[in-house]
Amino acid sequence: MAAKKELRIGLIGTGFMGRTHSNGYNRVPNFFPDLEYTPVLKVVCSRNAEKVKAFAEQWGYESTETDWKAVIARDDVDAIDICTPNDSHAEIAIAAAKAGKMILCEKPLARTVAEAQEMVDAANEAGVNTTVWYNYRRIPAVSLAKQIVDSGKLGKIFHYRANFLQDWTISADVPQGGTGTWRMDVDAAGSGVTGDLLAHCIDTAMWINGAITDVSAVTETFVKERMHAITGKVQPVGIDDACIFHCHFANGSLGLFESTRYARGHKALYTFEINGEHASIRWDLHDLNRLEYFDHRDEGIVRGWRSVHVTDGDQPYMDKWWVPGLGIGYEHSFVHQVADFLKSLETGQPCSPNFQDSLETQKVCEAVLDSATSKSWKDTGVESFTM
Ligand code: SOE
Repeated sequence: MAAKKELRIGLIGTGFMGRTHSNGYNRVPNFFPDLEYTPVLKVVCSRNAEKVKAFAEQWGYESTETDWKAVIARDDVDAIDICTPNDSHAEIAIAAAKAGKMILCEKPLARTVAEAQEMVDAANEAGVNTTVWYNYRRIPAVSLAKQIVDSGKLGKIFHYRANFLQDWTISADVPQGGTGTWRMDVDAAGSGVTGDLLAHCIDTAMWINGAITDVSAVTETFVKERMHAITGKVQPVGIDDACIFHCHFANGSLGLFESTRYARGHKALYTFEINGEHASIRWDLHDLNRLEYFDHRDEGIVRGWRSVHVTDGDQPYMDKWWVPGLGIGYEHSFVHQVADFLKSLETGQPCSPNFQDSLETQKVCEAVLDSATSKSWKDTGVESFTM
């Protein structure tokens, strides 16, 4: 077998996402042996020297750094993987692009459209490959939903409905800012559920159903003040705890989206449903190997919702795993993203969503927040979304 080409990774950030990405890099060679490229875990970076050493040992990184600029300066790194809080994505990505590094950036791309645009410009100017980890696209049942819609089986699409429900911030004692709770701090995160959770729903929705053209939204911040974990001060909360919006898609369908961190009992309930002229599909993250499908053209006496167990070799990604009937999990979506990024280096095609695609998602998020503040409909400025 020909020697593999190496993609030498410099990972910045060792939180939850640092772990999901590292697992992706580690699993790919076992399950995607035909790829020309293989990831090499060159260096991991975090401010705490002791913790970053332990992370490197646990996940198999060759070395550590405590300053992200040192990672970008290294000649033995080809790609920078950004797993830090949202307020540092732009600075790190722009520096990485200037140094000619490829960039794999955790979602959302940035806090604002302005930041995201600068990142796109820097990446385009440098001509470097990029991708953003909107991982849910790469769950086989979600990829299959796209294939089914693209095949025309649903006919004209009328409705796209999505939810992302959690309940981890109901207590007023949850702080804002700091490790683990930076998502609660508007300066670090940019927004609340809109950028953190609805961004996933918007990415999947536009990938499957095309551009969202205009939006009307309402947001709420249920707990108005929280202690800041770094300053110790009780400060106003600037993020949206909940957001509901409706919208038009360019294809004429209507969208309805809801996200909250106040839905008691729901930990990460991401669901979507699409209703077309002939058929409907729906998906639920808590039962991620299944895609529900209803086809009105079925013979009347057996017509009904089918529950398709997406574990067969002819369904997306599933030929790479076990045998038909055996399911996979959340972590595999990250393995698939690594595999697709490596494949994109072979084919020269972008690994969607790249920075440009994710800028479009950012535009929808910003229009949603603007609409809620101004209590009016807002155009997103997204004209087409074909990735
Ligand atoms: C928030 O709790 C979070 O971890 C998001 O940041 C992730 O993007 C989402 O996939 C799961 O929930």
